[in-house]
Amino acid sequence: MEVNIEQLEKDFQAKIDAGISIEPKDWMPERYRHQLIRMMSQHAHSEVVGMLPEGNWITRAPSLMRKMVLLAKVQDEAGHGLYIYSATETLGISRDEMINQLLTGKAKYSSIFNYPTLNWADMGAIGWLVDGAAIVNQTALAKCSFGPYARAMLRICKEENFHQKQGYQILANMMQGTEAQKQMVQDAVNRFWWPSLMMFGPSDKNSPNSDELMRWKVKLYSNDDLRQRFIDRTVPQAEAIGIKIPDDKLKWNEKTRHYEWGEINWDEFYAVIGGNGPCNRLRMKQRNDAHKNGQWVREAAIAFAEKRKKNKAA
Ligand code: BYC
Repeated sequence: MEVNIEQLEKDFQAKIDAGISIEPKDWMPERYRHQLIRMMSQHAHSEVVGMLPEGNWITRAPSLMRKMVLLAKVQDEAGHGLYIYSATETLGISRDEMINQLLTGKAKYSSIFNYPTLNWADMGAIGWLVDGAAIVNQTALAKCSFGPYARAMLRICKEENFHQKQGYQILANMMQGTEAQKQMVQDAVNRFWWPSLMMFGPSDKNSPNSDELMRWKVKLYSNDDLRQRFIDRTVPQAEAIGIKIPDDKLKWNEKTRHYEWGEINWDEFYAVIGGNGPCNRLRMKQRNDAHKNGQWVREAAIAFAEKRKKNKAA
């Protein structure tokens, strides 16, 4: 029987429009599969590379309690990476292939992780702003059309909430401390505010993937809409603890009930996603070193699994 691709595509779109989840064994356009692999693998890589800036502070956390919390958070990020790699594998790409794309620089990961973490308040700023931005993005993804991605997001969002709160608490405590501590907080927010806004991607008019992804309900909101949502919910949190958002143009618009804000430095954004941010080379080296150093663990795990299989068969 001849396959009518046009009809399959129509049925596929009708399913999406009716809000029915697409599952791995369902028919899907190759382009849908390709877009999801691109976006989900980038997301998984971001979780994994995202451990590096915070991992830098585990040995220097100011107390045992802070160290335990940070360790738990960084471990959560590893778990998120693994869930999303697993969900992406259901689309027919192997984890090895995805990891190879990351290590050879073919795949992207979030621009935010190419910035350095210079003081302890950076751990607060990352939790509050970076995880805060991730929650806004991922709460939407939890309702996306691809079942395994949406389901992975549900649990991840719960954990991100804890991450965001622990970051905000670090900053709120420091804002009640000494003048030097307050300055550290402001310095961290000055450095992380704009890069956090860049996490949502280019402006809608310059986002080549958005139209397609929105038609397929992989993205339910545009990059600019999510960015605005993040700003609207974050500015009052800053004000509540005395942090100044580093944007002279920021002001509340009573009519639109949204904040107006300044212009993102898009040259910086494109430099960072093009591999030329402050830490791109360092992050790639750290990831490649970690992969090389973990080779013996992977080999041992495979040998163990094979031996068990043999023993069971005997
Ligand atoms: N960074 O057409 P567009 C976390 C690329 S980690 C780098 O708008 P799209 C955490 C984009 O890929 C969670 N690249 O793309 C972990 C595309 O290039 P390609 C991070 C970016 O896909 C540890 C090009 O620019 N969250 O929470 O429609 C500690 C054109 O863009 C970025 C996710 O990964 C960027 N910021 O939309 C703490 C969310 N922005 O691929 C926290 C999942 C754009 O065509 N991803 N590009 O070469 C998404 O929601 C979407 O993929 C994006 C981009 C909004 C990022």
